[in-house]
Amino acid sequence: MVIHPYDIEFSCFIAWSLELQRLYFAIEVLDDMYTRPNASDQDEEPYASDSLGLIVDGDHSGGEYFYDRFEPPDEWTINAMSNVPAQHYYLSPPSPHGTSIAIYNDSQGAASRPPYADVGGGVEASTWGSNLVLPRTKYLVEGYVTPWDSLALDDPGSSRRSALSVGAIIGIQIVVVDCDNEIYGCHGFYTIAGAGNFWKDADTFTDVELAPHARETAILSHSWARVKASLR
Ligand SMILES: [Ca+2]
Ligand SMILES: [Ca+2]
Ligand SMILES: [Ca+2]
Repeated sequence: MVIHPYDIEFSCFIAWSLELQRLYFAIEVLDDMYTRPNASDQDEEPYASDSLGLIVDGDHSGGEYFYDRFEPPDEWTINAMSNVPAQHYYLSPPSPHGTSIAIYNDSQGAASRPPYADVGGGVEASTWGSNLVLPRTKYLVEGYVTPWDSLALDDPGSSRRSALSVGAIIGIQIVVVDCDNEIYGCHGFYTIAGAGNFWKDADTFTDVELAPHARETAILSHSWARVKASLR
């Protein structure tokens, strides 16, 4: 998706595995100024620097998956409903601190660690555009997540997975945040599913149908880092 070739350009790749019941993704970004996240960003202020988000509604249920902190419901409702209709993963792109994935409001939780989720990435600096004179930074984040129909953040092992099968439709939202200036902060906040309350409402996500795939696939249980290559 080209937003403005001088400012931000990104491509998203989605794959799935019937055997592993996982969703695999790769997001490639070309950015004129890459502001790497600090180690503390993920816990204290997600989306405060160049960063990505992946939100998955594995059974296409829609519904609100997060509540407005400025109008908080009672604590029981927050605990019962947050990340249940859909799961919001914050992706911290490559930096000296590594590349990481975390459930948005549960950064230390087991649901964003293997065997349920994992991530990796890399940076290729000074990538020149075909018709541009200015260099841009290319960074790539890829990994896998487990879609859940119902997720207990403190106990994913007893939670209910979404059933991934040929022809099933899932809801996907991908977020790309562009911050080019430390003084003025983030000026670009892009989503593949358009406007709407993406941060709390799964009703407007992009529909993705799970297509059949050959048994021979680049995706292996011990190697997820070939998603993009397998889709080219
Ligand atoms: Ca930019
Ligand atoms: Ca759902
Ligand atoms: Ca940027």
